[in-house]
Amino acid sequence: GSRTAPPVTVLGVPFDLGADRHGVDMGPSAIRYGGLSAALDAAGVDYADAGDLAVPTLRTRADEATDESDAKHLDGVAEMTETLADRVDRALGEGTVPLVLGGDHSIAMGTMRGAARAGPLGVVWFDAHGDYNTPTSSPSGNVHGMPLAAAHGYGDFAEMPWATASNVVEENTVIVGARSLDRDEQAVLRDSDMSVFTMSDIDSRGIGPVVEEALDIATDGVDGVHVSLDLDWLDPEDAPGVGTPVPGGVTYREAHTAMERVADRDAAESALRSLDVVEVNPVLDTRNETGEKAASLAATALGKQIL
Ligand code: B3U
Ligand code: MN
Ligand code: MN
Repeated sequence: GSRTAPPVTVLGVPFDLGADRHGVDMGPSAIRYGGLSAALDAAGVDYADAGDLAVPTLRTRADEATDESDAKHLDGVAEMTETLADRVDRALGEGTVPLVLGGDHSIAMGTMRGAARAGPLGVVWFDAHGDYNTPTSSPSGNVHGMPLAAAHGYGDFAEMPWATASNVVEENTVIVGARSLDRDEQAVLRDSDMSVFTMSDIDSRGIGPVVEEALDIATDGVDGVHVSLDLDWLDPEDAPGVGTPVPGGVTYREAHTAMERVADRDAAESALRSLDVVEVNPVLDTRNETGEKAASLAATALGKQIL
């Protein structure tokens, strides 16, 4: 189908405090340098690049004491979340779909918080990880392993209203391709109203049917969906430039099929409210391969079918 949806606002968020590792702050540059504008043009997407947001990074915060919490750099995450939520809100108010380039996955807290202001929101989370830790349960203290729990106001996040996106509906939240879940995450996800499709679901049913069902669940009864694409969803063979690679991921081709289904659903139902593409770390990459793939996948999700 062809996309009749609104134009796209590209927002770069060069943020790395959620991953506590240098390099992912250069993700927006790597994705742009990897051919984002050409890919969007080729896909027939009407877009404007609004540049990068001013957010704190390890370079500006490295020698400052972090807060007392078990989660690292929560003050910096809060500042980023507020800035990004307001900017996403503005992009939506201008009648555009925000394409948010990370940065580590904690930036999704800002995207979801902004996008959820426009009304109840479903979420499809393409990721090797569940990103459902809390400051108490996290094995690493890194907030990029927590953004979904934060959006839902789960656990410790119930006391952090700045972190939550109260219109994100748990029943409409779907994780696709998870293959590295911490023990507490497994228990929480099993008992929750969220849906989780594992790699084994993808292997046995095929990527197309799994993504179709994920979109059915995410869009049921709400009028918009946020799609979050963590590049570590892909197999490290295909996407080596990520901070926490996990073997056994989807191929680049399967990822494209998934993004095509997102685009088709959007063409049919105007389903897509916002998209983020995260965790590209050019310092760890091979000749910007992961940046190029991120650019291409984003354009596919937002674009028109070629035939
Ligand atoms: N679950 C682990 C690892 C992790 C989560 N997200 C990423 N890595 N990118 C954690 O630290 O929470
Ligand atoms: Mn993630
Ligand atoms: Mn991940």
